Amino acid sequence: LKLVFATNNTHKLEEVQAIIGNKFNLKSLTDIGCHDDIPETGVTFHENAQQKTDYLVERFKVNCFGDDSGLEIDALNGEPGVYSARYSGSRDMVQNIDLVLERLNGVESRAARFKTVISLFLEGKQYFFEGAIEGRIIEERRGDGGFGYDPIFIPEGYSRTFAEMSAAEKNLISHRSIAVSKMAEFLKGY
Ligand code: ITT
Repeated sequence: LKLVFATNNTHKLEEVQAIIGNKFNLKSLTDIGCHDDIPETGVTFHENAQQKTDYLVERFKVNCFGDDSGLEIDALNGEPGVYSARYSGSRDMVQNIDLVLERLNGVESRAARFKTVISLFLEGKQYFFEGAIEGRIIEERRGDGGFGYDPIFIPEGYSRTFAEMSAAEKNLISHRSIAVSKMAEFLKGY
């Protein structure tokens, strides 16, 4: 089964491929010759995920899935949320993390969660799969693995950040792996 993953983020592609295994033939946007920056203008993860699959279905008529993920911080009323990739106004994660740490400076309640929503479009039908992992934001960066906000996020029940874990270890518990596993489970029975 050929499935297009609507992403340009190679970290995510690798993570998802590792979770799904070789059973599914995953193609990236580049693989299908799509070099567009698919618009993400929704105000929810669901809307953004569906915009990605709608775009591909309309133009390429392919079976596909797309995800939208982000970090929700309680003390910041759920920010950066759908704006996680560009919280500071740029995609520069040094600036984005600096902004989070600055806004949480002196704030004691640091609960946060990563969320993923996947939109799957398969043979004419739309499906959604969700995943979340609770944790907290620490005061300074630790570790150099992973990507995005990984250096400042410690999942509940752990003492290391996502960036201090191996990819395999993060993949076992991450928001994305929870959502992807649900989709993989669904695809198995398809
Ligand atoms: P695509 O839209 O091309 O898929 P993206 O980088 O925009 O790539 P998302 O919309 O899924 O990816 O995620 C938005 C941002 O949320 C992402 O750029 C990271 O900063 C952050 N993020 C998502 N998943 C993360 C993870 O597992 N670890 C750390 N940060 C993450």
